[in-house]
Amino acid sequence: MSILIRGGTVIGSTGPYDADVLVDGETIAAIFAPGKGPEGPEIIDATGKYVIPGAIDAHTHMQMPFGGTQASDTFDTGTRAAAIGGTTTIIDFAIQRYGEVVQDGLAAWHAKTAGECHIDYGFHMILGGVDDDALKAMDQLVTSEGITSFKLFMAYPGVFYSDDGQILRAMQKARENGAMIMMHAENGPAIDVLVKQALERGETSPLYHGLTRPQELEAEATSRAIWLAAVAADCPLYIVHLSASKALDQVKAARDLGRNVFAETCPQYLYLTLEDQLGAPGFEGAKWVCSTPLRSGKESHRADLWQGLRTNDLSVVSTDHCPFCMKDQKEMGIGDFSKIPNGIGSVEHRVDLLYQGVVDKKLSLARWVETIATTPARMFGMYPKKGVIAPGSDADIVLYDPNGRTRISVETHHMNMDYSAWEGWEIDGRVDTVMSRGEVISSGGEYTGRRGRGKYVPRALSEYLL
Ligand code: DUC
Ligand code: ZN
Ligand code: ZN
Repeated sequence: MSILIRGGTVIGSTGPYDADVLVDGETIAAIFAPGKGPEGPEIIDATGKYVIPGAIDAHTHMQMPFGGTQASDTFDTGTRAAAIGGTTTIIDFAIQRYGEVVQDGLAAWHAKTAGECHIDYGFHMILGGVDDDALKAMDQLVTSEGITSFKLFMAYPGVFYSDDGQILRAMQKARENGAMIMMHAENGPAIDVLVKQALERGETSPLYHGLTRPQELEAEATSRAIWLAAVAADCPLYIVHLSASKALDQVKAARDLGRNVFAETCPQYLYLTLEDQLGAPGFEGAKWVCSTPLRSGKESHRADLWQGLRTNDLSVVSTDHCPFCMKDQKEMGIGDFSKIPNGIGSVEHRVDLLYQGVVDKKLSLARWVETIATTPARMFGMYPKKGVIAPGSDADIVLYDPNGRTRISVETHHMNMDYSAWEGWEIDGRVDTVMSRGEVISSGGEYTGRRGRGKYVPRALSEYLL
């Protein structure tokens, strides 16, 4: 079936232009000058709307077992919420824990997703135990499974933590096979000391989650990861959920040297603060316990991160969507912040939250689309199938209404969370229509997609590597 999206303004990486987009089946067939498209196809009127590629969230944790519980969105609920918010592809993290076979971890994630997802999805692989077998498995995943990125943790000793020797070995392997190493860059052993000391002093509230993870320990780990990657012959390195100015300085310095170093940030670090959210009265701050933590609003973190997005020192905005309910989940940490499961859920809101950056004149329209769709596709080997409005690409298309308005609330969101980290936020724009591989799955607030229609996307190597 053919559909002509008529009268809209396409946002490409060179900027906005008026055009009509012809969709045939699951892909984009052609782009026409306004009014020059064929007669015959079904028409979607996009007058006054932006036509953007379906957004890609390159960092989610649906139903992830973590912190003694499990992230509250399943692949069903989480991908449906993502779709409604304009995200048409996620890359979730499959997990190998210490002592487990990597391929078994991957098979478990394929089993969790089979028949569940509303939108397309790929996987990164978390390596919780780097050993000879895991290193061999990295090659197999790259060559045969479409998994070309591996996450390591410098934090969470005893859970996902890798020591520097393990990190170096994985980086050397990645340099050989072209994969990307994604790094959770926080100095976990040092954080554990600060956490123990705080609890001994009776400092138990959620605010101390942030105060025991100071930005210096993110900057130190970021710098160490960058230099370990240099020793591994400039292995491709992507710092996840970068939250703070000093860590950003490390990334900038590496990029100024021409290194294969990239970073993402997340909406929570662009807007929320240690004082206002983590420091909320009583146990409220638990809603915003995530790692890396929210940073002080008295320092320049948020302004620096917005600038980093403009200058491409930060290439991508992902959510690190890892939701937990307050009831029974976050509440596990009443009286001990270290027992609060770490994570925030925003998969439904990233497109809107970043559009607010356009309204606030912090990002251009083109950069908005780059950071939420095009660069994630190129960074993680899905381009030009995903991330661009171009002939031959999947017809993953969002019509965005700049004259619409979005009010975020637990009353109206679709994520499986009993609170919203963005309660009461108002955005000057609105996701109007969402198309995934040629099928309209959400329009005017009505969801018409279905569970199980999403397909696994095997990924190629990153485009950005030299
Ligand atoms: N950080 C979080 O906040 N949640 C999931 C894992 C992580 O690194
Ligand atoms: Zn992480
Ligand atoms: Zn994460």
